[in-house]
Amino acid sequence: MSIDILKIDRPIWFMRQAGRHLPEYQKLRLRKKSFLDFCFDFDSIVESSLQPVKRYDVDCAIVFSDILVIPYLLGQGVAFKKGEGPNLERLNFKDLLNLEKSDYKQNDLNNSYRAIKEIRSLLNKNKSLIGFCGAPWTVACYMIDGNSKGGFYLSKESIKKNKSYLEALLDKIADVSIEHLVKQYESGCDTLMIFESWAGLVDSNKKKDILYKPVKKIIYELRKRMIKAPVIVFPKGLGTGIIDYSRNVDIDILSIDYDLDIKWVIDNIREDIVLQGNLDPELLVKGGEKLDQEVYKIKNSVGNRQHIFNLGHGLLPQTPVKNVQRLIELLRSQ
Ligand code: 1CP
Repeated sequence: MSIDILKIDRPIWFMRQAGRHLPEYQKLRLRKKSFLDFCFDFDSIVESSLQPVKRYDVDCAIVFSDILVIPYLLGQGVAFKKGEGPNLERLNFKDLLNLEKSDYKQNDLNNSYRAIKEIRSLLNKNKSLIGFCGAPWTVACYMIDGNSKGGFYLSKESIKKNKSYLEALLDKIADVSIEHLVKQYESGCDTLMIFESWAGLVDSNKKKDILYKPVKKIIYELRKRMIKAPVIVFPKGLGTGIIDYSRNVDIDILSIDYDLDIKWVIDNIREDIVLQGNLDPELLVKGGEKLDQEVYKIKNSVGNRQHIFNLGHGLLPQTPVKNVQRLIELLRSQ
């Protein structure tokens, strides 16, 4: 049996550690023309997921994939243009809501699940393997707006004008995400993570229906199926609203963004919730003394509280490898 992230002493890993900044990833990426082909290719998944572990000896691997494989499974065309980010086909709400389970392109993820088995067998058993999905609202933002260029204007409008359709869509995404997380767990992931990158776009009086309910459903279903893997949730951009979020959603590990003050979080979030984060990824790009100061601040603030060292958002593509190496040395030398 391998261990989950909560059983590792002072774990270190980085959101978006696979892909993006690593030169060995850039080289590997050239083997496939489209990003989705890469995401569905067995060898590419195994190798890219293990690259950060090989290079940095971090305590966790995260499965190489993307949150936008869910719209793809639901039949919505997804394209990634270089330097432009994702572009999704226009969404047909009604067709999508009528889809049956047998219509999902679930088989395209079989390589991903096979790759998880392989990664688990190659990964040291003292390291954790994280499976993930996007939270339904964040995935819906891409499905409705098609891209992130307009600040998800249409998605925000749909909360006001089309709320019942939106909620049906969120429920559909939640159902597919549950199956996806269960499969990742059964294939060998010991820890599961839900990325809610666009939590900050939802008004306070709508959070219960748009943010909490779909994520609660996912976690409830996992527990109902006796999946005890710790669940990490990253609700980005909530500010002090993180307190209400943590009171409503049954989280094991709360990943906190870089806008929050870690001392304030420690004073305000229940002690039974483990914290992850919140180093500003820009500081890791710049390196130097400011980075050291912030790392000391996080470590001192955390004290004896269980904490997973990570960033407050994804590692940036321009992050120098040597800064990541130095950060890890600094953390391990304490
Ligand atoms: O290390 C890893 O985490 C690799 C696996 C991974 C994960 C967990 C990728 C690979 N993407 C994600 C999550 C993801 N994808 C999120 C949630 C986390 C976050 O906020 O960063 C989001 C919002 C996406 C959507 C997405 N996919 C974007 C953002 C677009 C935008 O402007 O809104 C982009 C550019 C992608 C493509 C993508 N996904 C992953 C990679 C390596 C790439 C290629 C380009 C890149 O490196 O950014």
